[in-house]
Amino acid sequence: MKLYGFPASPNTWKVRALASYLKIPLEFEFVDLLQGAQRTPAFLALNPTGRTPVLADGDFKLWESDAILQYLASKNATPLYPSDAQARADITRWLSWDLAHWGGQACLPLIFENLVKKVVNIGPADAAAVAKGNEAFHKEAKMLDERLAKQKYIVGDALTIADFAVAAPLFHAKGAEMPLGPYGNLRAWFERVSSLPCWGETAPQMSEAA
Ligand SMILES: N[C@@H](CCC(=O)N[C@@H](CS)C(=O)NCC(=O)O)C(=O)O
Repeated sequence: MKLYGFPASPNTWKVRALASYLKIPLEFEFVDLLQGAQRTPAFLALNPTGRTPVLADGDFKLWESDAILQYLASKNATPLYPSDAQARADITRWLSWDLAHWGGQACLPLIFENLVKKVVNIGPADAAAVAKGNEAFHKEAKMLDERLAKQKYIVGDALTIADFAVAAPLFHAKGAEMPLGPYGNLRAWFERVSSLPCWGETAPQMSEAA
């Protein structure tokens, strides 16, 4: 299988980390988002939305990182994605929340405004967008922190693919100025998840870091 991606993006990194954890070999092709490689006809043929990552498994092309996590974890039985219908629905619930709220409204806007804009040199952070991102971050982080006071991982007491999805943007917490300070249980959980060797094995090289 081959993954097209941008290594410093949380969406690419979590897929590579999961593949590494599951010992699934993934050929990797760098898509240089900074040079507009995502808008070339060749890339748009893989993903008409012009975004990374994209997984190619023979003729099957899959985009949307959380869908890729589910696909990789479905290849072979793994406790990270149990086959029981309710356990899967529970994981899907947290992946949906990640996409809509945690990533979509809280972490990714802060990564873009506070980190990407600086690195790519495309002007200052938009104060209103940062304020909105901070507000969303506090709302979701508070809920997660209370949950993680009672259990070890996002879904329960066992690691699942939801932990990969929810943890990934936090690797940029410092650069993106995410207000993690008040949330000790969330920080302790992130320590647990981020210390899995698969993240280090797939970490972006400095030259590629956002
Ligand atoms: N919901 C998508 C988001 C993908 C996404 O926005 N990828 C970014 C990198 S983090 C990208 O490729 N952006 C290029 C662009 O929008 O031009 C996923 O989870 O895969």
